Amino acid sequence: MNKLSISLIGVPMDLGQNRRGVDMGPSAIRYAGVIERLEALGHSVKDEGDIPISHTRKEQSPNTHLRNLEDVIDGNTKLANKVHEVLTEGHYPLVLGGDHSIAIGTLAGLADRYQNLGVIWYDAHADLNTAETSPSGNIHGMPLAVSIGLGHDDLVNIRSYAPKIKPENVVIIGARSVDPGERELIKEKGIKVFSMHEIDKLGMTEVMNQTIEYFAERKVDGVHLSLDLDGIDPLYTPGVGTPVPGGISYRESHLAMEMLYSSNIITSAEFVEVNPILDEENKTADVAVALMGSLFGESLV
Ligand code: NNH
Ligand code: MN
Ligand code: MN
Ligand code: MN
Repeated sequence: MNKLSISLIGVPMDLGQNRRGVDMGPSAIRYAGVIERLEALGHSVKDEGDIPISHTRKEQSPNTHLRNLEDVIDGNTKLANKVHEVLTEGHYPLVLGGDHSIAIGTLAGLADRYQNLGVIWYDAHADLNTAETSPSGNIHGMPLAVSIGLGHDDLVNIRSYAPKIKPENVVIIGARSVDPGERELIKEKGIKVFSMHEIDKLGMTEVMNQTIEYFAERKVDGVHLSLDLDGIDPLYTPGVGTPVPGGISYRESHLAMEMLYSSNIITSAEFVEVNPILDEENKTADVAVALMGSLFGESLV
């Protein structure tokens, strides 16, 4: 594949959920050697630094069931503008989280540059909650809903347009913890899901072939990979806030990334939910960087 000009954007966001430490994810991933790993593959990497996240500490939107709403909007607006800027300069955005609420900003920055963007949501969860269906009030459980236009107006309208993506352009891979309201939405919107059941039954090769084929049929003009490290089994990635057993294996995940590399369809990516405080010796950041290696062209022989 061609050598890329990658812009690395850190987002030390921990306000989309209630466990501290995930704001240190970007540092942990840099420490695990992301820049060296990608440069060794011939890509050029520019570290854009971290998006400043404000913690105003005052009670925010008390009647909304949306934890830290104002600060999450603020951080995501800054991220969206940064993603848009690096795209305009012709760079490949690689976003490091931070909790998954940052996908709201990433997609807001991406989607006005694409007419028909596809999204792979690699996650144990569907992240399709709204304030009405959320069991937690945590915005990291809502970014996919927000991006298809459902949720609080100020989240949905970051960069002043909505929706960011079409539900039929989304493929969820690895789901195994889906809330009742999310199930309804998946049915109602016809969102494509390869849950752990399908991964077990079909195997990862077939899941990825079908995913790649699905985007070709949809005639997408780009595909964003939003990879939540909790999609992988907590055996391999224990440093996440909401681990769910029975996840995608280490090798299945590499295979998925290798197939995405070969398909040449991915045009931006983000790796989220790495929490070094909950981790064992930076294991989860190491897996994130290893998977980036496969996604960006490492081969086994
Ligand atoms: N579905 C739950 C919620 O809305 C958990 C979401 N947690 C995640 N999502 N880590 O990827 O709160
Ligand atoms: Mn530049
Ligand atoms: Mn998620
Ligand atoms: Mn998750």
